[in-house]
Amino acid sequence: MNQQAPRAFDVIVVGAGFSGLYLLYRLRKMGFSTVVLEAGSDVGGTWYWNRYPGARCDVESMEYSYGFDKQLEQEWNWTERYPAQPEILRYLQHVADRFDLRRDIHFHTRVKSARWQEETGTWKVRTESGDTLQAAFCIMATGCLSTPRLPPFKGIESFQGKWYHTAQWPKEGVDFTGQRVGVIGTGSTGIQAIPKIAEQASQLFVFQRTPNFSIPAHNGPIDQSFQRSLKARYPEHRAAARASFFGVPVEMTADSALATPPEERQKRFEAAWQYGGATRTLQAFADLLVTEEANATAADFVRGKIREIVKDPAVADLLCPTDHPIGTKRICVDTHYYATYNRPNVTLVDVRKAPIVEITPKGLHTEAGDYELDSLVFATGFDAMTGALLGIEIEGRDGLTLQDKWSSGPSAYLGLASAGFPNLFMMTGPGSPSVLSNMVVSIEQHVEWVTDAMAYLREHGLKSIEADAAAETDWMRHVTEVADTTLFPKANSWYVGANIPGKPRMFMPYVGGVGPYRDHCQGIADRGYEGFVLEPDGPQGKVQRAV
Ligand code: FAD
Ligand code: N01
Repeated sequence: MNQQAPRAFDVIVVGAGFSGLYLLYRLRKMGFSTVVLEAGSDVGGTWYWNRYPGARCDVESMEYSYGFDKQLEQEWNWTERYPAQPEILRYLQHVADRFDLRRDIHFHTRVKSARWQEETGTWKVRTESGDTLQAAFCIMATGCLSTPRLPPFKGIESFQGKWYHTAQWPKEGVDFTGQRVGVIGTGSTGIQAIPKIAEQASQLFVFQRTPNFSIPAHNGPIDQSFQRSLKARYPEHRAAARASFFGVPVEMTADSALATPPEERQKRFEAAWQYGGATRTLQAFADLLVTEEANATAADFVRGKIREIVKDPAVADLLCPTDHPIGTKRICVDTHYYATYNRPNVTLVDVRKAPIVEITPKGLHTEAGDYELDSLVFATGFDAMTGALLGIEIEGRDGLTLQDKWSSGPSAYLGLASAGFPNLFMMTGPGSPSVLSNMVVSIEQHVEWVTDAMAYLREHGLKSIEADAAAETDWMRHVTEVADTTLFPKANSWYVGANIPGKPRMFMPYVGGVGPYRDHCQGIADRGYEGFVLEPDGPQGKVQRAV
């Protein structure tokens, strides 16, 4: 870290992914002195860390990109419909360079703690190397899927081959040519990596505990005339994304799957499958995420596709999910995933029936037998939504820690702020649409809302903003109530923390939709930050309660 840099700032931002970069751009423009602290050696966040083969987005590039700067969106040309990780990383590096952001980002800097100092009304932030920085505001742009989870497999230290977690992939890449490779995990990550690894490995063993639904991306180069025409109507397109349910401008339908004749229903699912990606399937009918019978029509359609593609019926059977309604775990989006199981060098191993016992010096031992491996890939996911936040010792008023406050589950007003932690914001936190959306749309909304709130404080001579405890409780009740009107809580997903043993189980993202959430947040700001406590600057001022 640059030792000459001043230690006191208006704002400390933690994380330099999509969220942190836009925060820095906007805060700097508004005249707030800002520093960004980032554990990695460069910008990019998700797209810096997840370099595994096949990594790419599942929201189309023209939508999975910033809309805040007209020139940026006009000058950048995407090459693929769903760009791969290197291209998204290049895009974020371009954003950092274009707006000269790097000079205020401290890389290789992991934040260890953030403590509220009542006497100065500031946050004291300590890094792992022992540096301390101070600021009136602290914004956690630490990511929802940034704390990789490696299950504690017995014997892992004895393995004589090489092992990798997909979210900590070596920068130089890995060549699996001629190797016997094992992959554990068949979520979005595994499903993207498996077909690519299968092309290189001499033998690939996929250790599957639970199958997931996947829909083909039908990825390919972007037609340049399409790109030009969309750019010409970008303002309307972005506005439609902001107002939409998932942050992707797809026309909503009121049609019920159950009320639609089976042939017509099949046609619509087929059209969505042929178009590619998950959104059109999920939005083909209005009741898919609400009633189990309606959902089963979509799930049956996808299971039918799996059976059509995979030649061995026993393997196809094993790949068909039956334990959760389709869409209640994030649907995977793939390129040749199911067809990969027709390759002679790929074996699907059912570790539900015969669980993994241990990792051995030569490979992996399950209750059914031994597998000799040269490399092992863990596509085992993340401590999602709360992992990165709780990985930092965050201490608010009166010694209250976030760890203690959230010990039975996260609680945050609008997913943005938590009572007891003044001037601390989180990007796409629990209680906001976050991971149920096109995240870039949600991130831009959060950045704009939070920075506008800070400008409001400055204009009105206010020194702090803090979620009101009662407003937060009401919001979290609403988050749960809305989730309970859907099928989402029925799945053992990471949305409910089910992938981490002992994690309190609750449905964390807000399922009310990106557009309605945005309007709600705007209304709160328009009403003088309703549900927040705003404290005036200056000596002994009266506390203004906008609750
Ligand atoms: P991140 O990109 O996660 O950045 C957070 C940063 O904070 C990281 O760089 C991390 O190093 C840093 N950090 C965390 N803790 C600390 C600390 N204590 N000290 C210092 N630095 C810290 N979403 C979509 O909408 N569409 C997609 O197609 C999509 N694809 C995805 C593919 C993968 C493989 C993954 C894992 C996620 C994907 N997501 C997708 C979700 C994705 O995380 C978001 O879209 C988005 O990139 C999040 O940006 P962010 O800046 O909020 O967080
Ligand atoms: O993680 P996951 P992910 N023994 O938690 C298995 C985003 N993303 O990295 O289900 C055996 O979904 C586990 O099995 P089970 C996206 O939001 C997007 O794949 O617990 N297996 C599961 O199969 C996504 O949802 C893209 O039985 C074990 C897998 O590991 C999120 O990130 C690409 C195990 C983990 O799946 C997370 O996806 C990548 C054990 N002990 C990621 N422990 C796009 O396409 C875990 N598993 C945009």
